[in-house]
Formats: sequence, structure tokens, C-alpha cells
Amino acid sequence: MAALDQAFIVHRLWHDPPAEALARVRGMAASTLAGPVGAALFERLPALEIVANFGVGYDNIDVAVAAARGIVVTNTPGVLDEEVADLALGLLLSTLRRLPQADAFVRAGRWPQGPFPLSPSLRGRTVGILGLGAIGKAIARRLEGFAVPIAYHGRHRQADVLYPWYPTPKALAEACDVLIAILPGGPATRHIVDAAVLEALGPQGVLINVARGSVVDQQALVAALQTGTILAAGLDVFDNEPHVPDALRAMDNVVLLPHLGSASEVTRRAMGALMVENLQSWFATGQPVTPVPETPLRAG
Ligand code: 8YV
Repeated sequence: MAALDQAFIVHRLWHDPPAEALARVRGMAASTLAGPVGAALFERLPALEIVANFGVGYDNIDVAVAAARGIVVTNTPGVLDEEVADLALGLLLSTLRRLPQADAFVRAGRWPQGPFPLSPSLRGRTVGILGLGAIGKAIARRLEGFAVPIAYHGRHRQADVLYPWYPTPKALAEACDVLIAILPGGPATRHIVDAAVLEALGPQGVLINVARGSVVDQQALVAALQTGTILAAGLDVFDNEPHVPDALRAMDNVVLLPHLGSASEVTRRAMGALMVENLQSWFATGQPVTPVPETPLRAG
């Protein structure tokens, strides 16, 4: 915000600026965690040329409508890959080894009454990565250090990747005991992890979601955890954030995080800098730094 204020005249939409001010707005900074950016908002911003998203995922933005209006959309790839991968591994180990539950056990003074129950383990498991993009690959690199077999599903087999590829999420889930979702959100991936995939993951299966709440059928997940269809889940993202269903909050076999993937000071600063750089570059040269592929640059 400070960098934006320094470089531009900034109108904060949450302060409900007057229509005359909005009519002059040429650039927008958006956040994955704020509301949807689409036709309704674009109608109020007739001079808008660019939306710079604070986040690598941009399912909060209706890119088809943006493209049709000639609006460029940018995101923040690269600068958060390692941070999100770190978080994914932390969440995986926390879920399997039940670290938050163990911490609560010590704090509650229960240790003197007897040891903490033995936990499930990462040992002997095959980990399936759903979405082997830049972050998925950073997760895979870490998992190699953990000496577990790795497999993946994505729309295409990647020629330069040696891990086994499975043509569907269900086939991947059948072959794995851990499924890590790290693929883009949006209509194309909505509920890609459904009841059938959870069933295929099986009673020892663990689901980790560091992608978007929308990629998992949350109701099916709650049912699968309640009935023992899968063993446990580690979730950084949810439907309808920041609201988390009571059913999930009541469970002992889940670890729940408030969308922390990129949420360190250093990484959020890098994302902010790239977002501002995109806006500055657009207005200085007509070239954004990291445009998303769906919104071709407009001529001139
Ligand atoms: C942030 C994210 O939570 O980059 C993404 O796609 O989900 C996270 O980095 C978000 O972008 C903050 O607005």
C-alpha cells in the first residue's frame, strides 16, 4: 500500500470513492483474498487498463471479461513458490505426525499423565502431487529429500519429469497415500477432488490442500473424514474463506490453517513489489512484467 501510494493516486474501493474518481481509474491492485473482480466492477471503472493481482492464483478475476474489455491482468509468479512449498511440507508433517495436537497436549499439562499417542507416519507412503507447476515442482524437490516415492497428475505428462504421471486425479489417488493439491482454482478445476477421488485415496489416505478451497468438494471431504473413508487432512484453503465449517473445526484428524501459503513478511513484500512493478511498467512502457496468458496485451 505504501509503495502504491508513493507511485500513484490511490482510491480505496472499500472507502466507496465517488463515481467521478472511479471514472478516471486506469489501474487496479487486487487481492486473491478480497472479493471477485469482474463485469460489475469493470462497469464502474470505464478507463481501466490493467488489474495487477497480489497473488499467483487469479481465480478471483474474471479473465474472460477482462480480455474482452482489453484489460490486462498480471499476477505474482515465481516469488512465492518456495514459501508455499515450505508451508505444504510443514502442513503435511503436522497432519501426519499430529504436531498441533501434540503441542496442545503439552500445553494442557497432560504429558505427566502418560505419553502422547503414536501417530501415523510419512514413512512408506507414496505422495501424489495434483498440479505439477512451479510450486508443485518445488514441493516435489523437497519430498525427494524426504525419501518417498512421488507421482503426479496434471493435464499433460511433462517430458522432462521422471515421476510417474497418472491421467486422472482418481488414478493418481489410487496410486498414492498422500494427495497434495497445488493446482489453479477456477471453473476448470472445481471439485476435481470429489467423493470418488477421496474413496480412491483410501482409509490410510491423507489430503493436503494448499491450492484453493474450490478444487475440493468440501462437503464430500467432511463426510470422508467423518466416516473414515480417508485418514486425515491438512487444509490451508477453504470454500467461503474465512469461514470454516463447524464440522471441520470439531475434528481431531485435521490441521486447519488460515490461508498461510505465502504469508511470511519477506514473501508478501516480494509479491507486493512485483505487483507494483507491473503497474509501474505498464504505465511507463505499455509492457507489464508478468501478464497472465489469458489476457493478450492490447495493441498500442
Ligand atoms: C495469497 C495465494 O494468500 O498467491 C496466491 O494465489 O493464494 C496467496 O499467495 C494471496 O494471494 C493474498 O492475496
